[in-house]
Amino acid sequence: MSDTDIDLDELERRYAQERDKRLRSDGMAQYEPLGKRFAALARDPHADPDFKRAPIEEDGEVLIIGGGFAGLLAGARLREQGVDAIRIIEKGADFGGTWYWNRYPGAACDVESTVYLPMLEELGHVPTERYPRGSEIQAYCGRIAERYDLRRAALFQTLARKLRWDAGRARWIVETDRGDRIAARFVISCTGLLSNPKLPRIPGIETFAGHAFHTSRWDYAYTGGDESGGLTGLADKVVGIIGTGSTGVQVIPHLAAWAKHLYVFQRTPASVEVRANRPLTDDDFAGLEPGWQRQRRDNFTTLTGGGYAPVDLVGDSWTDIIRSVMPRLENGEPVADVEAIRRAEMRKAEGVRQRVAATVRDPETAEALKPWFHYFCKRPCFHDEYLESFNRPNVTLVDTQGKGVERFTPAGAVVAGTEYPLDCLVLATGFDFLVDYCEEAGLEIVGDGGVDLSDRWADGPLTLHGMQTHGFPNFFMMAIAQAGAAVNYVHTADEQTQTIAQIIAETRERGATRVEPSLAAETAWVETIVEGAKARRAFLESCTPGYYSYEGRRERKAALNDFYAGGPMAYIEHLRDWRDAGGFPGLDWT
Ligand code: NA7
Repeated sequence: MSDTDIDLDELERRYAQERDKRLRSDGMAQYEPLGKRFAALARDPHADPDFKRAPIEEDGEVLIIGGGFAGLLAGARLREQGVDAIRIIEKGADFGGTWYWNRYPGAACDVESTVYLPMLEELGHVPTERYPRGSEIQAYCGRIAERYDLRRAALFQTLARKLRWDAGRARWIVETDRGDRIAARFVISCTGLLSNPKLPRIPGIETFAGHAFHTSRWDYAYTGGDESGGLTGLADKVVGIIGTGSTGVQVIPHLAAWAKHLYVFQRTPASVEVRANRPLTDDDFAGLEPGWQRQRRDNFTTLTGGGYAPVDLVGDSWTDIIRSVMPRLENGEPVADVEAIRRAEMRKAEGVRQRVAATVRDPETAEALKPWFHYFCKRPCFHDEYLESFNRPNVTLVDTQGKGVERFTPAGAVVAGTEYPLDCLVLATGFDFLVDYCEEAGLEIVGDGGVDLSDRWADGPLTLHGMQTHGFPNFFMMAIAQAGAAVNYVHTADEQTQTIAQIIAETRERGATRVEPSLAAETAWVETIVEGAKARRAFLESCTPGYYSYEGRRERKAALNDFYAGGPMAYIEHLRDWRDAGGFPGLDWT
Protein backbone atom coordinates (compact mmCIF):
# COMPACT_ATOMS: atom_id res chain seq x y z
CA MET A 1 0.00 0.00 0.00
CA SER A 2 1.31 3.43 -0.82
CA ASP A 3 1.33 6.20 1.77
CA THR A 4 -1.12 8.27 -0.21
CA ASP A 5 -3.76 5.54 0.27
CA ILE A 6 -3.72 6.16 4.02
CA ASP A 7 -6.00 8.91 5.26
CA LEU A 8 -4.29 9.59 8.56
CA ASP A 9 -7.00 11.83 9.97
CA GLU A 10 -9.70 9.32 9.13
CA LEU A 11 -7.67 6.58 10.81
CA GLU A 12 -7.16 8.70 13.92
CA ARG A 13 -10.95 9.21 14.08
CA ARG A 14 -11.53 5.45 13.81
CA TYR A 15 -8.93 4.76 16.51
CA ALA A 16 -10.57 7.28 18.84
CA GLN A 17 -13.98 5.70 18.23
CA GLU A 18 -12.69 2.23 19.10
CA ARG A 19 -10.92 3.54 22.19
CA ASP A 20 -14.11 5.17 23.40
CA LYS A 21 -15.96 1.85 23.09
CA ARG A 22 -13.39 0.18 25.35
CA LEU A 23 -12.92 3.00 27.94
CA ARG A 24 -14.50 2.30 31.31
CA SER A 25 -14.87 4.31 34.46
CA ASP A 26 -13.65 1.57 36.81
CA GLY A 27 -10.08 1.52 35.35
CA MET A 28 -7.86 -0.86 37.27
CA ALA A 29 -10.72 -1.73 39.66
CA GLN A 30 -12.28 -3.87 36.93
CA TYR A 31 -9.86 -6.63 37.97
CA GLU A 32 -9.33 -8.65 41.10
CA PRO A 33 -6.42 -10.87 42.10
CA LEU A 34 -6.72 -14.61 41.72
CA GLY A 35 -5.85 -15.41 45.30
CA LYS A 36 -8.67 -13.76 47.29
CA ARG A 37 -12.28 -14.56 46.34
CA PHE A 38 -11.01 -17.32 44.07
CA ALA A 39 -8.24 -18.80 46.22
CA ALA A 40 -8.90 -22.29 44.82
CA LEU A 41 -7.98 -21.05 41.31
CA ALA A 42 -4.59 -19.86 42.61
CA ARG A 43 -3.55 -23.39 43.67
CA ASP A 44 -0.23 -24.51 42.20
CA PRO A 45 -0.96 -27.49 39.91
CA HIS A 46 2.75 -28.41 39.74
CA ALA A 47 3.59 -28.58 43.44
CA ASP A 48 3.07 -31.22 46.12
CA PRO A 49 0.25 -29.80 48.28
CA ASP A 50 1.44 -31.90 51.25
CA PHE A 51 5.00 -30.58 51.14
CA LYS A 52 6.32 -29.84 54.62
CA ARG A 53 9.65 -28.81 56.09
CA ALA A 54 10.94 -27.52 59.38
CA PRO A 55 11.28 -23.73 59.72
CA ILE A 56 14.76 -22.32 59.24
CA GLU A 57 16.58 -19.79 61.35
CA GLU A 58 19.82 -18.45 59.89
CA ASP A 59 22.04 -15.45 59.38
CA GLY A 60 23.27 -15.04 55.81
CA GLU A 61 24.73 -12.54 53.41
CA VAL A 62 22.21 -12.07 50.59
CA LEU A 63 18.59 -13.10 50.48
CA ILE A 64 16.92 -13.18 47.05
CA ILE A 65 13.15 -13.26 46.81
CA GLY A 66 12.06 -15.01 43.60
CA GLY A 67 13.62 -17.74 41.47
CA GLY A 68 12.77 -16.53 37.97
CA PHE A 69 15.34 -15.07 35.57
CA ALA A 70 15.86 -11.97 37.74
CA GLY A 71 16.54 -13.99 40.89
CA LEU A 72 18.73 -16.48 39.03
CA LEU A 73 20.77 -13.74 37.39
CA ALA A 74 21.17 -12.00 40.74
CA GLY A 75 22.40 -15.28 42.23
CA ALA A 76 24.74 -15.95 39.30
CA ARG A 77 26.29 -12.46 39.37
CA LEU A 78 26.77 -12.67 43.16
CA ARG A 79 28.46 -16.05 42.80
CA GLU A 80 30.79 -14.40 40.26
CA GLN A 81 31.59 -11.84 42.98
CA GLY A 82 32.44 -14.67 45.35
CA VAL A 83 29.36 -14.49 47.57
CA ASP A 84 28.63 -17.88 49.08
CA ALA A 85 25.94 -17.29 51.73
CA ILE A 86 23.00 -16.77 49.37
CA ARG A 87 19.43 -17.82 50.12
CA ILE A 88 16.67 -17.83 47.49
CA ILE A 89 13.03 -17.92 48.51
CA GLU A 90 10.64 -19.05 45.79
CA LYS A 91 6.87 -19.50 45.78
CA GLY A 92 6.86 -22.30 43.18
CA ALA A 93 8.28 -25.78 43.56
CA ASP A 94 11.15 -25.07 41.16
CA PHE A 95 13.02 -22.27 39.39
CA GLY A 96 11.57 -20.60 36.32
CA GLY A 97 9.26 -17.79 37.48
CA THR A 98 6.96 -16.90 34.57
CA TRP A 99 7.95 -20.14 32.87
CA TYR A 100 7.26 -22.21 35.96
CA TRP A 101 3.68 -20.97 36.08
CA ASN A 102 2.78 -20.45 32.43
CA ARG A 103 2.70 -23.98 31.04
CA TYR A 104 -0.42 -23.61 28.92
CA PRO A 105 -0.51 -25.36 25.54
CA GLY A 106 1.51 -23.32 23.06
CA ALA A 107 3.43 -21.35 25.73
CA ALA A 108 6.49 -19.86 24.07
CA CYS A 109 8.53 -16.69 24.17
CA ASP A 110 7.81 -14.05 21.55
CA VAL A 111 11.38 -12.73 21.70
CA GLU A 112 14.11 -14.59 19.82
CA SER A 113 15.97 -17.10 22.02
CA THR A 114 19.38 -15.66 21.08
CA VAL A 115 18.47 -12.42 22.79
CA TYR A 116 15.95 -13.63 25.37
CA LEU A 117 17.88 -16.46 27.06
CA PRO A 118 20.65 -14.88 29.15
CA MET A 119 24.22 -16.18 29.48
CA LEU A 120 24.15 -18.30 26.31
CA GLU A 121 27.88 -17.78 25.88
CA GLU A 122 28.73 -18.49 29.53
CA LEU A 123 26.74 -21.73 29.41
CA GLY A 124 27.65 -22.69 25.85
CA HIS A 125 23.97 -23.36 25.20
CA VAL A 126 22.40 -23.65 21.75
CA PRO A 127 18.59 -23.09 21.87
CA THR A 128 16.57 -25.51 19.75
CA GLU A 129 14.17 -23.00 18.19
CA ARG A 130 14.17 -19.36 17.20
CA TYR A 131 11.26 -18.71 19.60
CA PRO A 132 11.76 -21.03 22.56
CA ARG A 133 8.96 -23.02 24.13
CA GLY A 134 8.11 -22.53 27.78
CA SER A 135 9.40 -25.96 28.82
CA GLU A 136 12.78 -25.32 27.19
CA ILE A 137 13.06 -21.95 28.92
CA GLN A 138 12.18 -23.46 32.28
CA ALA A 139 14.77 -26.21 31.78
CA TYR A 140 17.32 -23.54 30.89
CA CYS A 141 16.54 -21.74 34.19
CA GLY A 142 17.47 -25.03 35.87
CA ARG A 143 20.78 -25.08 33.97
CA ILE A 144 21.67 -21.59 35.22
CA ALA A 145 20.85 -22.75 38.76
CA GLU A 146 23.12 -25.82 38.40
CA ARG A 147 25.94 -23.87 36.81
CA TYR A 148 26.03 -21.29 39.61
CA ASP A 149 25.25 -23.78 42.36
CA LEU A 150 22.02 -22.03 43.29
CA ARG A 151 19.83 -25.05 43.93
CA ARG A 152 21.29 -25.58 47.39
CA ALA A 153 20.36 -21.97 48.17
CA ALA A 154 16.67 -22.41 47.32
CA LEU A 155 13.71 -22.70 49.64
CA PHE A 156 10.85 -23.65 47.31
CA GLN A 157 7.12 -23.46 48.02
CA THR A 158 7.87 -20.61 50.38
CA LEU A 159 6.56 -17.06 50.45
CA ALA A 160 8.48 -14.21 51.99
CA ARG A 161 5.95 -12.16 53.95
CA LYS A 162 7.65 -9.53 56.06
CA LEU A 163 10.98 -7.75 55.78
CA ARG A 164 12.15 -5.59 58.68
CA TRP A 165 15.39 -3.61 58.81
CA ASP A 166 17.15 -4.13 62.15
CA ALA A 167 19.38 -1.06 62.32
CA GLY A 168 21.24 -2.29 65.43
CA ARG A 169 22.37 -5.47 63.70
CA ALA A 170 22.46 -3.90 60.21
CA ARG A 171 20.45 -6.86 58.98
CA TRP A 172 17.15 -7.44 57.27
CA ILE A 173 14.98 -9.88 59.21
CA VAL A 174 12.80 -11.83 56.81
CA GLU A 175 9.78 -13.89 57.84
CA THR A 176 8.11 -16.44 55.59
CA ASP A 177 4.80 -18.29 55.49
CA ARG A 178 6.64 -21.43 56.68
CA GLY A 179 7.80 -19.87 59.93
CA ASP A 180 11.36 -19.17 58.74
CA ARG A 181 13.27 -16.27 60.26
CA ILE A 182 16.18 -15.36 58.08
CA ALA A 183 18.61 -12.54 58.77
CA ALA A 184 20.51 -11.19 55.77
CA ARG A 185 22.81 -8.22 55.17
CA PHE A 186 21.27 -7.60 51.75
CA VAL A 187 17.89 -8.35 50.23
CA ILE A 188 17.15 -8.41 46.49
CA SER A 189 13.46 -8.52 45.68
CA CYS A 190 12.91 -10.27 42.33
CA THR A 191 9.19 -10.93 42.55
CA GLY A 192 8.41 -10.50 38.86
CA LEU A 193 6.68 -8.04 36.57
CA LEU A 194 3.61 -9.93 35.45
CA SER A 195 3.36 -12.53 38.14
CA ASN A 196 0.01 -12.07 39.90
CA PRO A 197 -2.79 -13.43 37.73
CA LYS A 198 -5.83 -11.20 37.57
CA LEU A 199 -9.48 -11.95 36.96
CA PRO A 200 -12.14 -9.67 35.52
CA ARG A 201 -14.86 -8.70 38.00
CA ILE A 202 -17.66 -9.83 35.70
CA PRO A 203 -21.04 -9.89 37.49
CA GLY A 204 -22.04 -13.44 38.43
CA ILE A 205 -18.65 -14.97 37.58
CA GLU A 206 -18.62 -16.63 41.00
CA THR A 207 -21.86 -18.44 40.14
CA PHE A 208 -20.49 -20.13 37.01
CA ALA A 209 -20.91 -23.87 37.68
CA GLY A 210 -18.65 -25.24 34.95
CA HIS A 211 -14.91 -25.82 35.20
CA ALA A 212 -12.71 -22.69 35.17
CA PHE A 213 -9.02 -21.92 35.41
CA HIS A 214 -6.51 -19.17 34.64
CA THR A 215 -3.97 -19.90 31.90
CA SER A 216 -1.09 -19.55 34.40
CA ARG A 217 -2.56 -22.49 36.36
CA TRP A 218 -3.41 -24.71 33.38
CA ASP A 219 -5.42 -27.74 34.47
CA TYR A 220 -4.05 -30.62 32.37
CA ALA A 221 -5.86 -33.08 34.70
CA TYR A 222 -9.06 -31.71 33.11
CA THR A 223 -7.96 -30.98 29.53
CA GLY A 224 -5.49 -33.83 29.03
CA GLY A 225 -2.40 -33.29 26.90
CA ASP A 226 0.57 -31.08 27.53
CA GLU A 227 2.30 -27.92 26.35
CA SER A 228 2.45 -29.24 22.80
CA GLY A 229 -1.29 -30.00 22.62
CA GLY A 230 -3.23 -33.28 22.70
CA LEU A 231 -6.07 -31.84 24.83
CA THR A 232 -8.21 -34.99 24.47
CA GLY A 233 -10.21 -34.18 27.61
CA LEU A 234 -11.92 -31.37 25.70
CA ALA A 235 -13.28 -33.52 22.87
CA ASP A 236 -16.81 -33.43 24.30
CA LYS A 237 -16.58 -30.01 25.93
CA VAL A 238 -17.86 -26.59 24.99
CA VAL A 239 -15.08 -24.23 25.96
CA GLY A 240 -15.07 -20.45 26.32
CA ILE A 241 -11.96 -18.31 26.51
CA ILE A 242 -11.70 -14.71 27.72
CA GLY A 243 -8.53 -12.93 26.70
CA THR A 244 -6.90 -12.39 23.32
CA GLY A 245 -3.54 -10.99 24.44
CA SER A 246 -0.15 -12.71 24.05
CA THR A 247 -1.39 -15.71 26.03
CA GLY A 248 -4.81 -16.04 24.37
CA VAL A 249 -3.23 -15.89 20.92
CA GLN A 250 -0.93 -18.83 21.76
CA VAL A 251 -3.62 -20.93 23.49
CA ILE A 252 -6.53 -20.47 21.09
CA PRO A 253 -5.13 -22.60 18.22
CA HIS A 254 -4.79 -25.54 20.65
CA LEU A 255 -8.27 -25.11 22.14
CA ALA A 256 -9.65 -24.79 18.62
CA ALA A 257 -7.97 -28.03 17.59
CA TRP A 258 -9.35 -30.09 20.52
CA ALA A 259 -12.58 -28.61 21.91
CA LYS A 260 -15.96 -29.78 20.69
CA HIS A 261 -16.76 -26.10 20.34
CA LEU A 262 -14.78 -23.00 21.22
CA TYR A 263 -16.22 -19.55 21.91
CA VAL A 264 -13.63 -16.77 21.91
CA PHE A 265 -15.00 -13.80 23.85
CA GLN A 266 -13.08 -10.86 22.45
CA ARG A 267 -12.90 -7.38 23.94
CA THR A 268 -9.99 -5.85 21.98
CA PRO A 269 -8.61 -7.67 18.92
CA ALA A 270 -4.91 -8.44 19.13
CA SER A 271 -2.42 -7.21 16.58
CA VAL A 272 -1.07 -10.53 15.28
CA GLU A 273 2.00 -10.62 13.09
CA VAL A 274 4.16 -13.23 11.41
CA ARG A 275 6.18 -15.40 13.79
CA ALA A 276 8.13 -17.58 11.36
CA ASN A 277 9.55 -19.93 13.96
CA ARG A 278 12.20 -22.40 12.86
CA PRO A 279 14.73 -24.78 14.39
CA LEU A 280 18.15 -23.34 15.21
CA THR A 281 21.26 -25.32 14.46
CA ASP A 282 24.97 -24.96 15.15
CA ASP A 283 25.18 -23.20 11.77
CA ASP A 284 23.23 -20.28 13.21
CA PHE A 285 26.03 -19.79 15.72
CA ALA A 286 29.01 -20.64 13.51
CA GLY A 287 31.63 -17.93 13.24
CA LEU A 288 30.22 -15.76 16.03
CA GLU A 289 32.92 -13.91 17.91
CA PRO A 290 32.96 -13.88 21.73
CA GLY A 291 30.71 -11.11 22.97
CA TRP A 292 28.19 -11.74 20.18
CA GLN A 293 25.24 -12.08 22.53
CA ARG A 294 25.79 -8.73 24.21
CA GLN A 295 26.08 -7.11 20.79
CA ARG A 296 22.93 -8.83 19.52
CA ARG A 297 20.90 -8.02 22.62
CA ASP A 298 22.02 -4.38 22.61
CA ASN A 299 21.07 -4.16 18.94
CA PHE A 300 17.61 -5.65 19.54
CA THR A 301 16.92 -3.44 22.58
CA THR A 302 18.13 -0.35 20.74
CA LEU A 303 15.90 -0.98 17.74
CA THR A 304 12.79 -2.10 19.62
CA GLY A 305 13.26 0.86 21.97
CA GLY A 306 13.00 3.23 19.00
CA GLY A 307 16.73 3.97 18.76
CA TYR A 308 19.12 4.03 15.85
CA ALA A 309 21.49 1.22 14.86
CA PRO A 310 23.22 0.87 11.50
CA VAL A 311 22.24 -2.82 11.20
CA ASP A 312 19.36 -5.04 12.33
CA LEU A 313 20.95 -8.23 13.64
CA VAL A 314 17.74 -10.09 14.63
CA GLY A 315 15.58 -9.08 11.69
CA ASP A 316 12.17 -10.34 12.78
CA SER A 317 8.65 -8.95 13.09
CA TRP A 318 9.64 -7.06 16.26
CA THR A 319 12.36 -5.09 14.49
CA ASP A 320 10.53 -4.79 11.18
CA ILE A 321 8.74 -1.60 12.12
CA ILE A 322 11.98 0.03 13.16
CA ARG A 323 13.60 -0.99 9.88
CA SER A 324 10.85 0.80 8.06
CA VAL A 325 11.03 3.96 10.15
CA MET A 326 14.76 4.05 10.79
CA PRO A 327 15.67 7.68 11.56
CA ARG A 328 17.75 9.38 8.87
CA LEU A 329 21.36 10.21 9.59
CA GLU A 330 22.42 13.84 9.32
CA ASN A 331 26.12 14.55 9.97
CA GLY A 332 26.34 11.12 11.57
CA GLU A 333 23.49 11.88 14.01
CA PRO A 334 20.09 10.15 13.76
CA VAL A 335 17.26 12.58 13.08
CA ALA A 336 13.68 11.41 13.60
CA ASP A 337 11.15 12.48 10.99
CA VAL A 338 7.97 12.53 13.03
CA GLU A 339 5.61 12.57 10.06
CA ALA A 340 7.45 9.67 8.37
CA ILE A 341 7.30 7.68 11.60
CA ARG A 342 3.57 8.35 11.91
CA ARG A 343 2.96 7.12 8.36
CA ALA A 344 5.16 4.04 8.80
CA GLU A 345 3.34 3.14 11.99
CA MET A 346 -0.03 3.45 10.25
CA ARG A 347 1.29 1.34 7.36
CA LYS A 348 2.41 -1.34 9.78
CA ALA A 349 -0.99 -1.42 11.51
CA GLU A 350 -2.71 -1.55 8.11
CA GLY A 351 -0.52 -4.53 7.16
CA VAL A 352 -1.73 -6.34 10.28
CA ARG A 353 -5.35 -5.73 9.25
CA GLN A 354 -4.66 -6.91 5.71
CA ARG A 355 -3.20 -10.14 7.10
CA VAL A 356 -6.51 -10.74 8.90
CA ALA A 357 -8.50 -10.12 5.72
CA ALA A 358 -6.25 -12.44 3.71
CA THR A 359 -6.49 -15.28 6.27
CA VAL A 360 -9.96 -15.33 7.80
CA ARG A 361 -12.62 -16.51 5.33
CA ASP A 362 -15.81 -15.24 6.97
CA PRO A 363 -15.87 -11.48 6.23
CA GLU A 364 -17.78 -10.55 9.40
CA THR A 365 -15.35 -12.49 11.61
CA ALA A 366 -12.41 -11.00 9.74
CA GLU A 367 -13.74 -7.48 10.25
CA ALA A 368 -14.15 -8.10 13.99
CA LEU A 369 -10.59 -9.43 14.29
CA LYS A 370 -9.01 -6.28 12.88
CA PRO A 371 -7.25 -4.14 15.49
CA TRP A 372 -7.98 -0.43 15.32
CA PHE A 373 -5.40 1.21 17.54
CA HIS A 374 -1.93 2.70 17.19
CA TYR A 375 0.63 -0.02 16.69
CA PHE A 376 2.53 0.97 19.88
CA CYS A 377 -0.55 1.08 22.15
CA LYS A 378 -0.38 -2.61 23.08
CA ARG A 379 2.23 -5.33 23.01
CA PRO A 380 2.01 -6.91 19.53
CA CYS A 381 1.47 -10.65 19.22
CA PHE A 382 3.16 -13.05 16.78
CA HIS A 383 1.55 -16.25 15.58
CA ASP A 384 1.09 -18.21 12.38
CA GLU A 385 -1.95 -20.35 13.33
CA TYR A 386 -4.05 -17.99 15.44
CA LEU A 387 -6.03 -16.34 12.65
CA GLU A 388 -6.52 -19.66 10.83
CA SER A 389 -8.27 -21.02 13.94
CA PHE A 390 -11.27 -18.84 13.10
CA ASN A 391 -11.77 -20.75 9.83
CA ARG A 392 -12.67 -23.90 11.77
CA PRO A 393 -16.36 -24.80 11.95
CA ASN A 394 -16.11 -25.46 15.71
CA VAL A 395 -14.81 -21.96 16.54
CA THR A 396 -17.02 -18.92 17.09
CA LEU A 397 -15.70 -15.42 17.68
CA VAL A 398 -18.00 -13.53 20.03
CA ASP A 399 -17.10 -9.90 19.49
CA THR A 400 -18.15 -7.94 22.57
CA GLN A 401 -17.61 -4.52 20.94
CA GLY A 402 -15.04 -3.46 23.50
CA LYS A 403 -17.33 -4.25 26.40
CA GLY A 404 -16.26 -7.74 27.48
CA VAL A 405 -18.57 -10.45 28.79
CA GLU A 406 -21.66 -8.79 30.28
CA ARG A 407 -22.34 -11.32 33.06
CA PHE A 408 -22.16 -14.97 33.96
CA THR A 409 -24.91 -17.40 34.86
CA PRO A 410 -24.33 -20.86 36.36
CA ALA A 411 -24.58 -22.20 32.78
CA GLY A 412 -22.29 -19.84 30.92
CA ALA A 413 -21.43 -16.37 29.64
CA VAL A 414 -23.85 -13.66 28.51
CA VAL A 415 -22.96 -11.16 25.78
CA ALA A 416 -25.45 -8.63 24.44
CA GLY A 417 -28.27 -10.58 26.03
CA THR A 418 -27.32 -13.95 24.48
CA GLU A 419 -26.27 -16.75 26.81
CA TYR A 420 -23.47 -19.06 25.65
CA PRO A 421 -23.62 -22.30 27.68
CA LEU A 422 -20.11 -23.53 28.57
CA ASP A 423 -18.57 -26.61 30.15
CA CYS A 424 -15.24 -24.94 30.66
CA LEU A 425 -14.00 -21.36 30.96
CA VAL A 426 -10.36 -20.50 30.27
CA LEU A 427 -9.25 -17.15 31.68
CA ALA A 428 -6.39 -15.68 29.63
CA THR A 429 -6.96 -12.36 31.38
CA GLY A 430 -3.38 -11.45 32.23
CA PHE A 431 -1.58 -10.20 35.30
CA ASP A 432 -1.32 -7.23 37.63
CA PHE A 433 1.08 -4.66 36.24
CA LEU A 434 2.45 -1.78 38.31
CA VAL A 435 -0.51 -1.73 40.67
CA ASP A 436 1.29 -1.29 43.98
CA TYR A 437 4.78 -2.66 44.59
CA CYS A 438 4.25 -4.13 48.08
CA GLU A 439 0.83 -5.51 47.21
CA GLU A 440 2.06 -7.17 44.02
CA ALA A 441 5.15 -8.57 45.73
CA GLY A 442 3.02 -9.75 48.66
CA LEU A 443 5.57 -8.14 51.01
CA GLU A 444 5.37 -5.94 54.05
CA ILE A 445 8.66 -4.01 53.96
CA VAL A 446 9.63 -2.00 57.02
CA GLY A 447 12.79 0.09 56.67
CA ASP A 448 14.85 2.44 58.78
CA GLY A 449 12.94 4.03 61.68
CA GLY A 450 10.00 1.64 61.24
CA VAL A 451 8.85 3.29 57.99
CA ASP A 452 6.55 1.06 55.95
CA LEU A 453 7.42 1.10 52.22
CA SER A 454 3.76 1.09 51.24
CA ASP A 455 3.30 4.32 53.26
CA ARG A 456 6.40 5.95 51.78
CA TRP A 457 5.20 4.95 48.32
CA ALA A 458 1.51 5.73 48.84
CA ASP A 459 1.55 7.93 45.70
CA GLY A 460 3.85 5.63 43.72
CA PRO A 461 7.46 4.50 43.79
CA LEU A 462 10.38 6.78 44.72
CA THR A 463 13.66 5.25 43.62
CA LEU A 464 17.11 5.67 42.23
CA HIS A 465 17.22 3.77 38.92
CA GLY A 466 14.10 1.83 39.89
CA MET A 467 16.34 -0.38 42.05
CA GLN A 468 16.93 1.28 45.43
CA THR A 469 14.98 3.58 47.71
CA HIS A 470 16.09 5.99 50.44
CA GLY A 471 15.58 4.77 54.01
CA PHE A 472 15.67 1.11 52.99
CA PRO A 473 19.37 0.31 53.22
CA ASN A 474 20.86 -2.76 51.55
CA PHE A 475 17.53 -3.37 49.80
CA PHE A 476 17.31 -3.78 46.02
CA MET A 477 14.42 -4.29 43.65
CA MET A 478 14.34 -5.82 40.21
CA ALA A 479 11.54 -3.91 38.55
CA ILE A 480 10.77 -1.70 35.59
CA ALA A 481 8.97 1.26 37.15
CA GLN A 482 11.46 4.17 36.95
CA ALA A 483 13.79 1.88 34.99
CA GLY A 484 14.15 0.97 31.34
CA ALA A 485 11.15 -0.83 29.83
CA ALA A 486 12.58 -3.16 27.22
CA VAL A 487 10.58 -5.56 25.05
CA ASN A 488 13.03 -8.12 26.45
CA TYR A 489 12.95 -7.61 30.22
CA VAL A 490 15.61 -10.26 30.80
CA HIS A 491 18.12 -7.93 29.15
CA THR A 492 17.27 -5.14 31.60
CA ALA A 493 17.36 -7.64 34.47
CA ASP A 494 20.81 -8.82 33.47
CA GLU A 495 22.20 -5.29 33.59
CA GLN A 496 20.38 -4.51 36.84
CA THR A 497 21.78 -7.61 38.55
CA GLN A 498 25.32 -6.85 37.38
CA THR A 499 24.92 -3.40 38.93
CA ILE A 500 23.48 -4.72 42.19
CA ALA A 501 26.18 -7.40 42.53
CA GLN A 502 28.83 -4.74 42.02
CA ILE A 503 27.27 -2.42 44.63
CA ILE A 504 27.16 -5.31 47.12
CA ALA A 505 30.80 -6.19 46.35
CA GLU A 506 31.84 -2.58 46.88
CA THR A 507 29.92 -2.37 50.17
CA ARG A 508 31.77 -5.45 51.39
CA GLU A 509 35.11 -4.10 50.22
CA ARG A 510 34.56 -0.80 51.98
CA GLY A 511 33.63 -2.65 55.16
CA ALA A 512 30.42 -0.58 55.18
CA THR A 513 27.31 -1.83 56.97
CA ARG A 514 24.74 0.01 54.87
CA VAL A 515 24.27 1.43 51.42
CA GLU A 516 21.31 3.40 50.12
CA PRO A 517 20.61 6.24 47.69
CA SER A 518 20.83 9.76 49.03
CA LEU A 519 17.54 11.62 49.12
CA ALA A 520 18.94 14.18 46.66
CA ALA A 521 19.94 11.51 44.11
CA GLU A 522 16.59 9.77 44.46
CA THR A 523 14.61 13.02 44.07
CA ALA A 524 16.58 13.96 40.96
CA TRP A 525 15.96 10.55 39.37
CA VAL A 526 12.23 10.67 40.17
CA GLU A 527 12.02 14.13 38.59
CA THR A 528 13.76 12.81 35.46
CA ILE A 529 11.19 10.04 35.22
CA VAL A 530 8.15 12.25 35.78
CA GLU A 531 9.33 14.91 33.34
CA GLY A 532 10.33 12.38 30.72
CA ALA A 533 7.09 10.45 31.03
CA LYS A 534 4.92 13.36 29.92
CA ALA A 535 5.15 12.71 26.19
CA ARG A 536 4.53 8.98 26.57
CA ARG A 537 1.55 9.53 28.86
CA ALA A 538 0.04 11.93 26.36
CA PHE A 539 0.41 9.29 23.64
CA LEU A 540 -1.07 6.56 25.87
CA GLU A 541 -4.12 8.71 26.50
CA SER A 542 -4.87 8.48 22.79
CA CYS A 543 -4.67 4.68 23.03
CA THR A 544 -7.21 2.00 23.58
CA PRO A 545 -6.82 1.17 27.29
CA GLY A 546 -4.80 -1.75 28.54
CA TYR A 547 -2.04 -2.43 30.98
CA TYR A 548 0.44 -0.26 29.04
CA SER A 549 -1.78 2.76 29.60
CA TYR A 550 -2.47 1.80 33.20
CA GLU A 551 -6.09 1.39 32.06
CA GLY A 552 -6.24 5.07 31.17
CA ARG A 553 -5.27 6.41 34.63
CA ARG A 554 -3.82 9.91 34.76
CA GLU A 555 -2.87 10.52 38.37
CA ARG A 556 0.63 10.99 39.81
CA LYS A 557 0.89 7.28 40.62
CA ALA A 558 0.76 6.46 36.91
CA ALA A 559 3.53 8.98 36.21
CA LEU A 560 5.69 7.63 39.05
CA ASN A 561 5.26 4.12 37.67
CA ASP A 562 6.56 5.24 34.30
CA PHE A 563 9.84 4.36 32.61
CA TYR A 564 13.11 6.06 31.76
CA ALA A 565 12.16 8.25 28.81
CA GLY A 566 15.48 7.89 27.02
CA GLY A 567 14.48 4.31 26.25
CA PRO A 568 15.64 0.93 27.50
CA MET A 569 19.07 0.99 25.86
CA ALA A 570 19.82 4.47 27.21
CA TYR A 571 18.86 3.18 30.68
CA ILE A 572 21.18 0.20 30.27
CA GLU A 573 24.00 2.47 29.09
CA HIS A 574 23.33 4.77 32.04
CA LEU A 575 23.76 1.80 34.41
CA ARG A 576 26.96 0.73 32.62
CA ASP A 577 28.41 4.25 32.88
CA TRP A 578 27.43 4.36 36.55
CA ARG A 579 29.20 1.05 37.20
CA ASP A 580 32.28 2.20 35.28
CA ALA A 581 32.44 5.65 36.91
CA GLY A 582 33.61 4.14 40.19
CA GLY A 583 32.14 4.92 43.59
CA PHE A 584 28.51 4.84 42.42
CA PRO A 585 27.70 8.58 42.70
CA GLY A 586 24.38 9.11 44.48
CA LEU A 587 24.82 6.25 46.94
CA ASP A 588 25.61 6.83 50.61
CA TRP A 589 27.70 4.29 52.51
CA THR A 590 27.86 4.04 56.29
P1 NA7 B 1 -2.81 -9.43 28.59
O1 NA7 B 1 -1.95 -9.03 27.49
O2 NA7 B 1 -3.04 -8.47 29.72
O3 NA7 B 1 -4.21 -9.85 27.97
C1 NA7 B 1 -5.36 -10.02 28.75
C2 NA7 B 1 -6.53 -10.22 27.84
O4 NA7 B 1 -7.71 -10.41 28.64
C3 NA7 B 1 -6.80 -9.02 26.94
O5 NA7 B 1 -7.18 -9.50 25.68
C4 NA7 B 1 -7.97 -8.34 27.65
O6 NA7 B 1 -8.76 -7.55 26.80
C5 NA7 B 1 -8.73 -9.56 28.11
N1 NA7 B 1 -9.73 -9.24 29.14
C6 NA7 B 1 -9.51 -8.79 30.38
N2 NA7 B 1 -10.68 -8.57 31.00
C7 NA7 B 1 -11.65 -8.89 30.13
C8 NA7 B 1 -13.07 -8.86 30.17
N3 NA7 B 1 -13.72 -8.43 31.25
N4 NA7 B 1 -13.74 -9.27 29.07
C9 NA7 B 1 -13.07 -9.68 27.96
N5 NA7 B 1 -11.74 -9.71 27.87
C10 NA7 B 1 -11.04 -9.31 28.93
O7 NA7 B 1 -2.28 -10.77 29.28
P2 NA7 B 1 -1.52 -12.00 28.60
O8 NA7 B 1 -1.48 -13.08 29.61
O9 NA7 B 1 -2.08 -12.30 27.28
O10 NA7 B 1 -0.07 -11.46 28.34
C11 NA7 B 1 0.70 -10.96 29.44
C12 NA7 B 1 2.10 -10.68 29.02
O11 NA7 B 1 2.78 -11.92 28.86
C13 NA7 B 1 2.35 -10.06 27.70
O12 NA7 B 1 2.23 -8.72 27.63
C14 NA7 B 1 3.77 -10.44 27.42
O13 NA7 B 1 4.65 -9.61 28.13
C15 NA7 B 1 3.83 -11.79 27.92
P3 NA7 B 1 -8.34 -6.00 26.53
O14 NA7 B 1 -7.23 -6.08 25.53
O15 NA7 B 1 -7.86 -5.42 27.84
O16 NA7 B 1 -9.55 -5.36 26.04
